[in-house]
Amino acid sequence: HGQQPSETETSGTTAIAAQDNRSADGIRLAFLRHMRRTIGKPVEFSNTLDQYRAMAHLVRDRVMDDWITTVESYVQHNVRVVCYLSAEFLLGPHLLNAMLNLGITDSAEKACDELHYSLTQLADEEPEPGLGNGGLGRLAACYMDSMTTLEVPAVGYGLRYEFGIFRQEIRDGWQVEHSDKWLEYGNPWEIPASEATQHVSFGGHTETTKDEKTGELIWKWVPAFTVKGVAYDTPIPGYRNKQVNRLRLWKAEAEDSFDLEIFNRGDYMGAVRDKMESETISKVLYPPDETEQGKRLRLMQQYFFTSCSLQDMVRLHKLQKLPIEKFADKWSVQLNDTHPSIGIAELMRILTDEEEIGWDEAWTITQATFGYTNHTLLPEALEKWPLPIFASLLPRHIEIIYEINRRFLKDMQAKFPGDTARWARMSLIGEDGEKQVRMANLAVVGSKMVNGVAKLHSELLKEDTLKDFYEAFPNRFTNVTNGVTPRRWLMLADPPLTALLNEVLGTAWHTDLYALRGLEDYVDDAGFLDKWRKRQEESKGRLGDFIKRSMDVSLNPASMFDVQVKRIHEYKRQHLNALHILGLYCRIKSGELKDLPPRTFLFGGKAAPSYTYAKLMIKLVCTVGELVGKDPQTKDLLRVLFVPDYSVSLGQRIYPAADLSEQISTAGKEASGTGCMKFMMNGAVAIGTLDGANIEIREEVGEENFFLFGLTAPQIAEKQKAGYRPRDFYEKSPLLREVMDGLRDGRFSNGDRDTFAPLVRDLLEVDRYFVMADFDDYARAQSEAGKIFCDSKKWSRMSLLNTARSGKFSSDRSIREYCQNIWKINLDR
Ligand code: 7GP
Repeated sequence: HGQQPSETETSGTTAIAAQDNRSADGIRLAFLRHMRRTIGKPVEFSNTLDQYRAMAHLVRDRVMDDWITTVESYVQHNVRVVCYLSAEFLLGPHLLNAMLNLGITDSAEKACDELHYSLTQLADEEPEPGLGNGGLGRLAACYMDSMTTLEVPAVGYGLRYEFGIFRQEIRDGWQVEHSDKWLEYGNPWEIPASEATQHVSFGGHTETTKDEKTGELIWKWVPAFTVKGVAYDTPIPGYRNKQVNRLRLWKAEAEDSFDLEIFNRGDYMGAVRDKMESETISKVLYPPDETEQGKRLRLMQQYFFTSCSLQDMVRLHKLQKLPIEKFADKWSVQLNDTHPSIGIAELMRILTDEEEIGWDEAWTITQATFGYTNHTLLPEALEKWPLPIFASLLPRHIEIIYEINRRFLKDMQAKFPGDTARWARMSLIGEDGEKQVRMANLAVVGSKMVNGVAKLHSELLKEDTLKDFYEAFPNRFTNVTNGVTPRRWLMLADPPLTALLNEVLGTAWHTDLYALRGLEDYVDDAGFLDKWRKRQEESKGRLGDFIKRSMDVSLNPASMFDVQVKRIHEYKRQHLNALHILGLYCRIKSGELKDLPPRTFLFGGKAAPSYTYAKLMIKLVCTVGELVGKDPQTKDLLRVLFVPDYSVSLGQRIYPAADLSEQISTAGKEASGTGCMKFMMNGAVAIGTLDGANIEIREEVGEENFFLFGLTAPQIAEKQKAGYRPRDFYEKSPLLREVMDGLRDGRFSNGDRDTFAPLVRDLLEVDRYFVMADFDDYARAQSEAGKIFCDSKKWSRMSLLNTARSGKFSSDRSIREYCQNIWKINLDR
């Protein structure tokens, strides 16, 4: 495989032109051409945004050339295609990533020099496509990069949200949300694919008629309305392999966007009402689903993009003249959590109602097509749809789900006779209280494989969340530990580290991250360790410059950078981190702590707009920051900063500068975590619990290079059963008492006793996430980390080993495992 150059491409002149395409001269000329023809400005009048756009277009041109050859080769070889269905793709900026993968960064830099521009300044103009909330969406983006790099034929399918994740401002310590207008100045990275337009139905009712010959019942869905799905493709280039895969995102449009008849009657708003209503479906990254309206819209989004995607596969299948019975041989559809799991019922509908295949065969095809990845153990995050909403939007699908359920429960009754409680738990329809459609149950029943995202998580799925299903289908369950792409998270994020690694290891590690093990040869080389430390200090300096520019705050690059960046959530326990800092504050004030190594605590992350508690956690961090930053006794020792609007691009600036990586979730709650991997690659040492991927990180790096603390998942489960009393821990620990009392009494908030009262009350009375129980042990591990940090040689050694042993956490390894265990794709074909 790979691409066969066509005749025209190999002929003399075009070959030279193609070569020249990637030279500094070629890039400069293409830039000037796009400035005239695409942007439409004389270059002297252009601003930085224009320059970014011209550069983006010329880079896209180069990606497109490889795209065409990739598509041709897929069609020619009739390959099996992976379709990664995800409600989120958190891509991050394209420009520098595409240049890196194409291998044209140096030429582009040279071209910019000649034009007297700065490439980084121009790249900073790119609005980030924030089409995801956090880990799940970013994982999808890393997997697209790895699939293309490993030459797995793949399509990412999702939604083209007009507004991505909100922009976060911190005002007086509180989160304020603003809408994200990422498409405001157009998007040079997407191409509308008009041939792929689909139509998706909603509502209405179903009818049955009898087939005149066979007497069989034929089902017909008479929908209330349909919406048009327009495809926008973003090319995803692989790393230096001339492969390009497609990310196809669907935009919802009205079937008839403008009704001239209504307009002519004088109802000007009425004439565009349809358009407005339909377009709402892809308007914004999933809305909070607490309200009835929010729920309905989110289900519409899910069905809309899933249906468009499956219809697109069927279209392409037929275009290639393949028999529909062979659908599962051609398409392997991975469900990124339950958001696209309605696809199981939709494929059944397409196969039985439209393609007129019998139920049993359709079910065999469907099950062979899907794989389901679960991303969370939190019960409140398992999707369940109230039956009335579901049935009114998808009347045909609810019938199909009932039929799947009828057959499935019959099997379970045969398998587990008399076990009525088990049948009720496994049913696709929940009957406790209001009837609900249980999407996780549907996903497991309709898939050939189910996987968790880290060893512990996959075990807990089998032991707990999906226990009944594991007992029914033990062979269906597997694990694929998450990974992240080293191209973006190491090479792009930290060019100086990349240069150093290239210098001592060559470049094999770019696509085989285990090659970083070669670094271990230098672990006792004092000269090299010194270089390692200096490089780390320079990284911190660069982040410091950025924070000075953007927030007007100066950081001390000699201090330990202790970083927690991720979504704000009680289970991730940013408040544990903040309470520990308050503990340090108290001990400095009392004179107990004297020669503390200076520390900079950096926080970043967004709270769901409706999640009041998480917003209070942000306020707590900011309040602590103000307290320690103002106090003359602490201000040189402790610095606490909440960096607003955490994003992929901000992550790229932050990971390389971290000394200590905070991975402090309650054991058993973080499915995997992927930030931990980005920190590790960049040489940060972790302080963490035995949770998610932390366990595997510690396994790889060695226990002596990881600051472990806290209760384990079994201990937590035990405490929960026995009746956990957070107040006992408060009473036992003098430091915790001082901190909690101070917080309650307003000692840290200028006498304000109200703001944090709900938090104090919750932690002392309920504490679902065991913050009180883990506080002392966390403080112990923190003080150990502080001591070792003072021994800079020892610390550099630990840091270097973290990078050296991070090979497992490349998403290339994850994708290889998906290919082997789930998709059955042979990579050495
Ligand atoms: C996240 C998990 O919380 C995180 O532990 C994991 O690393 C990541 O997925 C990728 O697997 N989950 C989500 O972001 C999420 O939205 C709800 O889960 C379905």
